Amino acid sequence: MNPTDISTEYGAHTLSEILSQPQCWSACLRQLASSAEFQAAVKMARPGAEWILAGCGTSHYLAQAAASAFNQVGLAARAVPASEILLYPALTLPPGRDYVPIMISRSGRTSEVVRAARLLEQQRNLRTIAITCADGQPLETESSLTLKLLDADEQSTVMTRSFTSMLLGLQYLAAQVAGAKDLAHSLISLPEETAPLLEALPQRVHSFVEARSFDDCVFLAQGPLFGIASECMLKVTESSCTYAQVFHSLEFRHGPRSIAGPETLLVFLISESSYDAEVDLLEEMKKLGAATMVIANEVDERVRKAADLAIELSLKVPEYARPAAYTIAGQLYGVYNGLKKGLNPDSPRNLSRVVVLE
Ligand code: F1P
Repeated sequence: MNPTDISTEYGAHTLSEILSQPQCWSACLRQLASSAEFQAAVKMARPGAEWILAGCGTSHYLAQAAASAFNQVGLAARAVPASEILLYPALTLPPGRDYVPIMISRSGRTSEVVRAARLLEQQRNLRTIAITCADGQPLETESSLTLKLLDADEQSTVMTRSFTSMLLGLQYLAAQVAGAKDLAHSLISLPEETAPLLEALPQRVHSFVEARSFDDCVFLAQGPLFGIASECMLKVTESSCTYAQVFHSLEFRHGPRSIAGPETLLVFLISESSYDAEVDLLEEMKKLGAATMVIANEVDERVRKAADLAIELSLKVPEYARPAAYTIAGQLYGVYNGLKKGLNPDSPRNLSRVVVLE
């Protein structure tokens, strides 16, 4: 099989959507930045207010990754699953403080997200921003303002380019609110810097999947990459019906290491600031006989020796503009692993594109 052959039926949509990401990011950022809604969203910032990012599933992990981008530019922000707002509103958003909620949903129809937006608007009197890839859906009706990235929607059940595109959109919002011009410029150059990566990466991940078999898979990351590792965990679970977990990298020593061995693939998403500490862990786990994959911007000799597969992103943009690019290898691993198991990653078992509750 040619790993980028998108004419094969199984996984064809997911694969073409993964590969379209750099072009999709450029189109989405261009449209978003020039929209009146985006300028209005920037103006929703209030001194002392905490940004609350809420979603379900992939959109929840997107909230985690985006909250970290807000924090990095000095804005108070927190990610919560939309269900927490509904079930524990006072615990999640203690009264007496000010919040700017951002509700995230590709479909704009997920019940928890729509209901949480209604609760925040009607019971807490908070103006909410929605971000979505669909037009005219219930979330738009419930929110004060909607950012639409219509080009990022997918045909596949699972979210790939919608995740990374909405993430870039929210990072761009954080950069504009905080006046972080360097971050804004870096986000604009990310698509062009990521495109060359997609030439060889699919083949490398595909060959690795074909050559090796694992019972399960663990994603490890810290700081700005933890939300990305969480999304990779969900992607592998969804696309390949494989049991996957996520931990903060250094947490892995505190118990989970008991599963390290040749049957469990450990995927390290290593960022620049925590490089040495994470490579120490990688070497330790290799000595225990673990199977290892590393995704890092640059890898040195230590990583090359200890990683069964080392993926180097080689991006020039600074650390905090890179997270979206780290997602791609995890997405590809999920698809190829699913195909190897004879599954169709475009429409995984027991899943629908959106969860609408009665
Ligand atoms: C969120 C989501 C997806 C997931 C699933 C159901 O959808 O949880 O992440 O893959 O199939 O829906 P949305 O609110 O972003 O549309």
